[in-house]
Amino acid sequence: MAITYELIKRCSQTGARVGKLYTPHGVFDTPIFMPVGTQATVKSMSPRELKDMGTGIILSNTYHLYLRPGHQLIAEAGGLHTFMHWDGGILTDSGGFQVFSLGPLRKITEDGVTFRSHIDGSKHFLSPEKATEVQMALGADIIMAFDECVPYPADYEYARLSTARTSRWAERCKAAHTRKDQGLFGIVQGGMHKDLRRISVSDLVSLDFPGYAIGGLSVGEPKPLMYEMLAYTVPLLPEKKPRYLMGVGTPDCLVEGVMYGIDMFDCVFPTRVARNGTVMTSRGRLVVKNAEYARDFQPIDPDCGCYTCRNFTRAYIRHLLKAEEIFGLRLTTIHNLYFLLSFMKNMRKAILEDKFLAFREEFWSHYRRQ
Ligand code: PRF
Ligand code: ZN
Repeated sequence: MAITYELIKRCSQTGARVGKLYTPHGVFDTPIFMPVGTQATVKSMSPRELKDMGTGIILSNTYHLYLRPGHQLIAEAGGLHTFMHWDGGILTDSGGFQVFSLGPLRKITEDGVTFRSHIDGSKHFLSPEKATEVQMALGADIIMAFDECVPYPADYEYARLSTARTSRWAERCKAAHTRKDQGLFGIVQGGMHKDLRRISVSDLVSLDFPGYAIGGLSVGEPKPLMYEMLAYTVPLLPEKKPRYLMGVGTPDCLVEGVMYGIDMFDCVFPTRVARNGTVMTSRGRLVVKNAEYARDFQPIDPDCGCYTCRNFTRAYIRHLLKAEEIFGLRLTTIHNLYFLLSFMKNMRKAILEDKFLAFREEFWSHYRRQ
């Protein structure tokens, strides 16, 4: 199998666990955070910089790469790893989520989804077979089943029909998937309905995927509701397979996700807010663009070991951002990614030492909710 998971250590008090994810492009310690490189680049970062800060695996998007530059072109280049010169792990999302975010530009049937490109308005069709074909051409280590992310809120009947269709689509993805050097993950849906989550898990587990994602969370619901769904859903999943919580990556949700037994996360949050001048610290967010930092000659986070914090001050970074200099957003992006990667490393260490609950309490005692 292309993707295997080894469970190394279970927390004695929570669902948290440490493991190893084996892929054709490396072995990665979990729980892991995957930086997002939607268009075959983690915005403003070179692959070398990503490697140097400890990135193991990144996420890219089928929808964007299919529309531009096209999956055939990337296959001709030798696949996504070669095309973007990244020899670490890559996971591609199936395009389902991005297509469904287009709103009125799309139409769903049993067969698949018809949509218009956000770039030039041209008409396209994605189905389980097509999304799998595109992802096989891109050649990521982990590819995702084509699903519908049930919107929030969704009534029971809508969620039931949508989730059942996602299960049928998962089966079609599996049938279409022929590359032995890739792992295809199933995606659990079910909206905020526990029995639908249970049915979704059982449908997907019967198809025996090498890993399972939890989709349809962090879609606008209150955080306590997301945590309730996680607490219910994660224990239903097979212990010997990796679990991936899609589109979640703020520090508070990472701590809680890890506590419930999630192994993989991705989110545009750290890179997106960095470009707006917001940086993460162990105390919460800091808007380095604000006037109060104009004469602040200390690093973003004195405890951080990243290139930005070792060499530059808040005042300088603020100046670059105000002057709209490209280097400013590179510096904030480097810091935010490094911060989250080391945050994950600290959680893994705490789990290995069986001190995760203490780590979580310490985290919440300092973290300002924002
Ligand atoms: N499905 C897919 N990608 C996703 C999601 C989903 O439900 C989410 C939901 N948070 C983020 N990305 N395919
Ligand atoms: Zn830093």
